[in-house]
Amino acid sequence: MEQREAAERAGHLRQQLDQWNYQYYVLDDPTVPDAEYDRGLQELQAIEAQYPELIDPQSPTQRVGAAPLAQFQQVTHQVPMLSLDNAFDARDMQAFNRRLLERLSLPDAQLEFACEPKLDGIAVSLLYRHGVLERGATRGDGTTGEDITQNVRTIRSIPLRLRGSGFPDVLEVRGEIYMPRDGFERMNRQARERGEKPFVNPRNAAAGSLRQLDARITATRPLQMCSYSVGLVEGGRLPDRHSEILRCLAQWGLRINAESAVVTGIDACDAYYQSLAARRAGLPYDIDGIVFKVNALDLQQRLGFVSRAPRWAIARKFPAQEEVTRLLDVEFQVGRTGAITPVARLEPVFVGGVTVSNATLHNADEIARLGVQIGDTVVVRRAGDVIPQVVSVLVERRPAGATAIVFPTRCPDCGSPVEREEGEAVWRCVGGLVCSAQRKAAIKHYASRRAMDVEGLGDKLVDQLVDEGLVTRLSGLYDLTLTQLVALERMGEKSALNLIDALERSKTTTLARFIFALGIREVGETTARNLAQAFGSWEALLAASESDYLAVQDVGPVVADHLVQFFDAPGNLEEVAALRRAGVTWPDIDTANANALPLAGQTWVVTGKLEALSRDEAKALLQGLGAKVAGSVSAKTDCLVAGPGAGSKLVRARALDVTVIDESALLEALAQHGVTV
Ligand code: JCF
Repeated sequence: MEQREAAERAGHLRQQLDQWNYQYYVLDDPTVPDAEYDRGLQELQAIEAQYPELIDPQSPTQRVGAAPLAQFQQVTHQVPMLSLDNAFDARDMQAFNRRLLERLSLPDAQLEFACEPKLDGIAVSLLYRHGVLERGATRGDGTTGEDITQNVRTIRSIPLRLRGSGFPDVLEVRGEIYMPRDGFERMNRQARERGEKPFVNPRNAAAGSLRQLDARITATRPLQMCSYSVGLVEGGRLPDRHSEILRCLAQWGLRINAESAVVTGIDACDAYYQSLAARRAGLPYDIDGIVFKVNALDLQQRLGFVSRAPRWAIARKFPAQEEVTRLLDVEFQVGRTGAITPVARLEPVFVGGVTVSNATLHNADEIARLGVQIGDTVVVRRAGDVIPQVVSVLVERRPAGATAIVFPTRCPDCGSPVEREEGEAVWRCVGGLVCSAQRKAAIKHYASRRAMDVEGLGDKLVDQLVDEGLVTRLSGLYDLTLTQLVALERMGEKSALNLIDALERSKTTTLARFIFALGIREVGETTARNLAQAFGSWEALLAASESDYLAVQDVGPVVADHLVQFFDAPGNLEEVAALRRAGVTWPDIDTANANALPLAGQTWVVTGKLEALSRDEAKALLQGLGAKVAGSVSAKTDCLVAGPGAGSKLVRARALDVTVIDESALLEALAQHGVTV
């Protein structure tokens, strides 16, 4: 390629890649497969390698991280970066409102507030000059921070160049850099598997990732940026309401929080707080409160500041996600696959909105790394739907009588030896189905709601059935008699009848549920569904080779290996045969005609509260008809099912002109395709 042609092609590729990047990282709405993006990036890299003079510092190839620094330079924030006052309850919020109204001499006003979740990350400043990212800095003490330009340039949701037009010549954007929970969990899982030190929480992980002198390390970390205000502005004007400024930032390609809203009056602030508190555990990131700001900038100006916080804003905090308590004892639980998990018994403590008395210690390596002993004072963390964990030890508070935690060398349930595979952190009981703990766990999993859904067969009852010797294998469930059940402690005739009935009903299932119910290692619901879709029948799944498994979506070498091992063990196939003899059955899937399903090729989203069926049931039924069910609304969504309480998804669907239907319309649509609820 000649240089002129190469320059033209590079320009085109950059524009294309910037657009895809923006859709993926800022709008959370990918438009092309990753492979397509990678091809474009590789082509651009090749051109830049051939013609280094064509390299542009704003090129999407320049996000891999620059050479390590010796140290960070200090920067001075011309407009100080403020902190926020805190409120801890509704009374503090009422007091905040009274102070505002009094200062403004507007005794009866209902002020407009801009509200948004307060992300638990690192506050940063991004300086754009003529739309080009010039400098990124930490907040530091509010006046002096550190220059982390090289690091912020690796974060894909931070534009290297602003989009559109109309931005001021100098624009300082402020926001929070954070690590979403899934990225944090993934990083920590990998760290634990490698025997490395995990991060204590997403905030520390974000801070540690940003503080790297080697930006190539930062580039590998799943960091996100969310903008919440502006600092220095020169050579241009911004709107006179905070919410409008955020809208401008979004237009210029910056990420803003999807939950941000404007409400009127302090009572509406309370409603906003309550609704986010209810959804806190389900958000993809940690938040420690809600920020409320007086929306009108002229009022902000009149209110001014006290020391280092604005009078016009407040952060109402949520209950802490980390608390201090005492480790009373450690028990060792045996899981479905024999994995032995140390579980901390704690002095009960209120954390993340619930009382916690147990937390996981993960494995022997983690106990060693934490250096924790029984009697220690520990920090417990509970965030989102993740099980509570012990994240650190306050060694200086160790009492005299503290004792070491001894990891068992034999299974606490069946006494079989425990073994650890090379390179694995987990010790496992080798007892297999000899081990009643493993049997119990396998049966609990089989009966669980998302597997065979045997209603009324709870954990306690499974323990009882196995302890009494009534059930020794999965298929044994279907041999249970009314007489046996009624003879159990705490079991009435009505419940026994209901259980027999539920067991009978569970026999009619789907191939995907059945595969999931078997509890094959690493085969979760999604993998089970993909396997069922790909092979269509049990026989085809069984006849497949390792390379056939590898061809299935989401199946990697580890899962393929577990599948082969599962099918190679004769006991497993015998068990499946016994289950089928007992009457377990499912319709095979016509894989050749999978595309002929009525909703094939369509993407649906379900949100809000449904009455006749749960959201999970609605999703499963839609998937059964061939639809893809997504978690967020995009321009490619075909239909949003919105029940009462629908929030940002509904707003987004309306904005994108996506079809929105309610539950009764969903039921009608399902009925049209022969599905009645
Ligand atoms: O999300 C946050 N952590 C956050 C911090 C959001 C905001 O709107 C903030 C903030 C710190 C200061 N606003 C100010 C003025």
